[in-house]
Order: sequence, then C-alpha cells, then structure tokens
Amino acid sequence: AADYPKDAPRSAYVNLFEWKWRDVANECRYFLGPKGYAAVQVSPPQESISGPAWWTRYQPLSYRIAGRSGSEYEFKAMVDTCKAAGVAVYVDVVINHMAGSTSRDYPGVPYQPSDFHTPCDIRDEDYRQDRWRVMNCSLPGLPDLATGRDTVRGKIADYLKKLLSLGAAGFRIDAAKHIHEDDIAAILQRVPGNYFVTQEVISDGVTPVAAYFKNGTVNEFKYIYLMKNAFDRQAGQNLAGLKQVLDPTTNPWGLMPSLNATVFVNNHDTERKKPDGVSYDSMNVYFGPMHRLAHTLMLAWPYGYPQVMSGYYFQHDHDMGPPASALYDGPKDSTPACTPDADPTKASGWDCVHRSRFVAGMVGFRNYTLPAWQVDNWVNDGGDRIAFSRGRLGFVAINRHDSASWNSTFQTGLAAGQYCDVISGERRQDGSCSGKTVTVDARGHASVTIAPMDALAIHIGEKR
Ligand code: LM2
Ligand code: CA
Repeated sequence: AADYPKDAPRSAYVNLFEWKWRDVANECRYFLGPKGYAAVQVSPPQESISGPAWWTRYQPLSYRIAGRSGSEYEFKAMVDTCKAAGVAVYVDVVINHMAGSTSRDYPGVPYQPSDFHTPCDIRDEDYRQDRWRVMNCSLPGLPDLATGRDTVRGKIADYLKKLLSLGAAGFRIDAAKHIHEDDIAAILQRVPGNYFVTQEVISDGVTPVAAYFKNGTVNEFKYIYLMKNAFDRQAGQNLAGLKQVLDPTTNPWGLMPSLNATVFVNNHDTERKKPDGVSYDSMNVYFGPMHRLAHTLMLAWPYGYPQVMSGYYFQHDHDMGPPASALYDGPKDSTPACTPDADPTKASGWDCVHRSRFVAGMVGFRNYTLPAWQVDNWVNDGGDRIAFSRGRLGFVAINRHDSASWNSTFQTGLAAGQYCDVISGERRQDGSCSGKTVTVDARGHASVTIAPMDALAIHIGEKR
C-alpha cells in the first residue's frame, strides 16, 4: 500500500480487545498506522483477579500495570511504538468498582472498606426509578467505590495520571453511568492534559446521558440497534431507512449530537449474545458479511467517532477468554491466528475485524471525506441497496441483497479520473489498484457492478 500521509487526518479507532501489548505494538506499526487508524483502545491494563474468562479484567485488585496483556514495561513500549506510527492509545479504565470481595481491602492501592459505598445491590427496577441506587449500589458482586470522597478521587486520578505519563492519550471510562457525572468531572479535573475521554453510559429510565458530555464523548448505544435493524432487517427496517434515522435535522431516534458520540456496530459486551434472531443486542462476527457491511456504512456515514471492535471468535460462549496464541510469533504477514473475513462457523482465534476488506480501506475513506459533513447523491434501490457521496470527496455503494448483483451508473460527485476501490483492494505504491479500478467521467458518473453482500468505495485519497 501507499504510505499514509503524515499530515492527513485520522478519524476512526479500533478496540483490540484482549490483545497483548506486544501484538498491539506490532499491529500499530504494520497495520493501524499505515491504514490511517487514529487510535487503539486496549483492554484494562491494571492488576485484576485471574481466571480463564475475559471479564476477570473488569475486577481490579490494584492500579499496577500488570496482567494478561503484559507488563508495565511492555505497555510503555507499545505506547511508544504506536505513537511513532501515528496511533494513539486509549485505555479502558475500570474505576467504578473493585474486584468482588467481602473484606473490601485492596492493599495494592490501598483501599479500605471506608473507601466504598455502604453495600447494597443494584436491582433491575433501579434502572427505571432510582438513579441514586444505580450510582451508589453495586454491580453484581463488585464493591462500589465512594467516588464522592476526596481520597478515592485522588487515587483514581493518580492511576489516570500514571497512564498519561506512560504515554496514553485517552480513556474509555467503564461503567460511567454508575458514577455521578460530577464525580467523573472532579476526578478529571485532577488530571491535567489534553486527552480523549469516552464514557460508557447506556441510557435507561433514570440516567441523564447528556449530563456526561461535559466530561467527554459518550458511547451512543442506540447505534448498535440502528445497525442491527438495518443490516439484519429487524423491526421492519432496511438500509434505506438509515438516511432518515441519521438525519440530524429530524433525528427521530433522538441520537446524541455527532460530536458527543462514539459509535460501534457492537462492543465487547453486546456482541456476546447468541445470534438467534431474537434475543441479541448487536450483530457480531457470527453474522458474517452483513456485520462487516455495517462497518462499511458506519465508517462512510458522518456521524460520531467510530470504534471498530476487533476481538476473537468466542464460539457463542459468553465467558470464553482470549486465544492463548499471540499474533506476531511468526513473520508479520503470516499470522494464521488472525483471520478476518473467515467463515465464522469454522474460524477460531482472533477475528481481526479491523483488517477486514470491508473495514480497513474505509478508515482512509472516513479520513479523506471528513471535511464533507454531508451526504449527497443518495440512491436507494429497493431498500437493501444504498449509495451516496460525501461532497466531492468520496462515494460508496453497499449491496446488502443476498443474491443479486447491483449494476448501475452512479453520480459519484467526484472529479473525473480513475480511483481504486478500497473494498476490493487498495492503491499500491506505484499508483496501480490491487482491486477494482473505477473510472469517473467528466460528469462525475461511474458504471460499476457490486456483487451481492458486497460494497464499493472510492475517495480522493486513493485516486490513481
Ligand atoms: C462494564 N461496563 O459498565 C463492562 O463493559 C462489562 O464488560 C463489565 O462486566 C461490567 N461493566 C463491570 O466492569 C463484565 C462481565 C460480567 C462480570 C464483570 C466483572 O460482563 O459478567 O461479572 O465483568 O468481572 C462477573 C460474573 C458475575 C459476578 C461478578 C463478580 O459474570 O456473575 O457477579 O463477576 O464476581 C456475582
Ligand atoms: Ca458507583
């Protein structure tokens, strides 16, 4: 591939869920940097309970940087390598609670029982009627930190400062809705610097989601339903309906303003429900191409700061931990443990969604189309096929039809010339296209064929 220009913007990030620091470093250097990813979110780095399940990392024992992904030394080396590749590191920070324990004594911090709220468990009905309990009682089994206390705020702030001193550039605040927005503000106030913040606030009956905007961005969880409905055709929806739901002037779903929102097709929690067509929150790799096409749309559409979720094939086991194998044990491109675009029913190991051909080239698309905050030349062909341009900077067509190709001449909005389709390939160093070449005529028209469950995308950054 051609080198990603040093000064070009970067506007999408990836969660390399459960990846080891050494693998993340290599991925920054060999893939994320060159593809134009802005940042990587990494799993909780602090000391936690141990065990085979993935979720042990959401049970902190202390704020020492040590755990399944590696040591503090390896963490620092990762941050340095990623930075050099133009990729920032965001850290998933678990600061609402500590590991399940009846003594509530964590000498490694240290925290004592007085640093926690009086024990009570959050009940289902609290999410409908009692915000105080949502913030002051416990998530199942997890002692709830008294984040209103000065000493607790100071210890959490020290942890965040430590991460920044190691070179981290931002935080995902885990369980943010279980912490009062003013407590988060008070903690962040003690942490100087310019850093990115996104907060996990799932809307419910009692939480004022917008109150968290003062601290940084917020995960827009409605987006996962939007994607699932459109791409898995739930609730009578289809791709064509996206235009109306994502129209900021009407905003029928009440999505948060674009600049406040981080979005994803799925995250590490929502992807773990079985795809039985009814009782699941979001799509995941087991949905095959429709799941990756949703990423194409997410990266093409100018809404929110998109996060690609890249984890591992968990074979429908909610608790299953990460593959033991590291990715970069062998030469950098022979990584059998990493299989994007695989048949998920047969695949194991890391899913590498961020490397999928429906995803990787779209990061550049988003970066290069960023200045055009509009969607033009909208085409809806029967509900499951949509196309649009982003000003005069890029054009995308998505064919979610299961069996029929889409053959058409489109107004791309682009200047005349030849462009490399970034779904089927990329522009090589020598200027040629490794995938399809798309010719745009003097009127902006291009005639293309898009296979069923496929997409096509061109933009000014990969003009021949
Ligand atoms: C989050 N956001 O608010 C994370 O995104 C989510 O992944 C975390 O839950 C949760 N909050 C707490 O940080 C995960 C997982 C739970 C797991 C917890 C703690 O989804 O299943 O709970 O981490 O490890 C597990 C057991 C649960 C048990 C609890 C305490 O599944 O049955 O409760 O540990 O021992 C008695
Ligand atoms: Ca709390």
